Formats: sequence, C-alpha cells, structure tokens
Amino acid sequence: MLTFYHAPHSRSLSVLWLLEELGQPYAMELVDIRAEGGPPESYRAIQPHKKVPAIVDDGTVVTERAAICLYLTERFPQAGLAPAVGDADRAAFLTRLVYSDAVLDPIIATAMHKLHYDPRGFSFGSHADTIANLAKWLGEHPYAAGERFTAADTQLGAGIHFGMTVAGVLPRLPVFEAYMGRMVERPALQRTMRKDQDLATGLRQA
Ligand SMILES: N[C@@H](CCC(=O)N[C@@H](CS)C(=O)NCC(=O)O)C(=O)O
Repeated sequence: MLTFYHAPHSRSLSVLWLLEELGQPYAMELVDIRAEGGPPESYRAIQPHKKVPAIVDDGTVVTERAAICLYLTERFPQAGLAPAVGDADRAAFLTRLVYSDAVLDPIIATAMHKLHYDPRGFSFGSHADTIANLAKWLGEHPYAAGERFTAADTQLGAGIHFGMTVAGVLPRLPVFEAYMGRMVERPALQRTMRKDQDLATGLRQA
C-alpha cells in the first residue's frame, strides 16, 4: 500500500499531480502544516523536518520531492514517465527534476521574502540566471526533459505555476505561459487542482 502525506495548497501538490498522472491507487494522509506549532511530533518519524510531501510504500519511507518523483517513476515504470537509463533524454530529465527543488524553489522563496544575498555565495545562484536558463530551455523544448511530458514536468510545472501565478515573483514570459498552457491541458493536472481545492475547503476528505 502506498500512502501519500499531503497538505493542500503546499509544495506537495507536485507529488499529488504525479500520483494522478500515474493512476495507481494510493491512500492519502493529510498533515496539518498550518497548525500552531506545526505538524504533530509523531510525523517526524516519517519526515524528519515535519514537512510534506512524504510517501510510505509498504513500509519504505521516501522524502524530498525529487527523490519521491524518481522513486515513483521507477516503482511504476509502465507509466513511462521517466526516460530510462541510457535514453538520450535521461540527462535533461534528471537536470530539470533536481533543478526544480535545488534552484527554482529557493529562487522563488528568496524573492517572496525579499531576501538580498550574494548569488555567488549560495548554491542556487541568481534570480536572473534562473529565469534566463528556464526561458531558454522552454523556448527550445516543449517539456522539461525535451520533446515529451515526463515526471520532471510535474515538479517544474508546479514550481513555475506557483512562482508565476500564486507568488507573482516569476515574470509572465510568453514561454512560461505557453508551457503552463500545455500543462493545464492535462486531465491529471485538472483533477489535481480540483482535488487540492476540495481538500483545502473541506469538500473532500483524504
Ligand atoms: N525539501 C522538501 C521541502 C518541502 C516543504 O518545504 N514543504 C512545506 C510545504 S509548502 C512544509 O511542509 N512546511 C511545513 C513546515 O515547515 O512546518 C521537499 O522538497 O520535499
């Protein structure tokens, strides 16, 4: 049994989207990240920082979005959501999968919190370089890994959606808008958005 630890309107949306793309059965546990004092201490046994997402697959715990993403694509290879080892698109897939968490996420967070820092002193570098890099890639390729949708798009797409539409700290560049246009056409993302909103408003139970 696969259990997914989620909080609506949070970073775990990207994994919810991936699960919807995979179409495999899973149980959901809601984690109240907005409770005073944060999630219960008992949750630390699953996610050491008490953050979402996390998954538990028949007793095996996986945390960190990029790791969860890789784990799930390997667990359900028949979905074809990751270029296999040796595939020419594998490098692009891994690069943008990790980039979404290691660079884009902190770039968005630092912009939201108006933090000023020397980009050369931080692993994620500058806001301008990040935007230029993503705009160049998406100007030349329709998807995160190249010519076809993969699990890396659930992570990159969720990040760009949040940074551009929710947080308003990424520019509404035509290449970003066009990319998100391709993403929102996907029935799995439409289901994800409806589910997440219903969970947030209490219309749906986990
Ligand atoms: N490095 C983690 C970060 C996840 C993360 O930041 N989760 C936020 C959700 S937006 C969270 O659970 N925050 C609750 C808290 O810090 O108490 C990942 O990529 O999986």
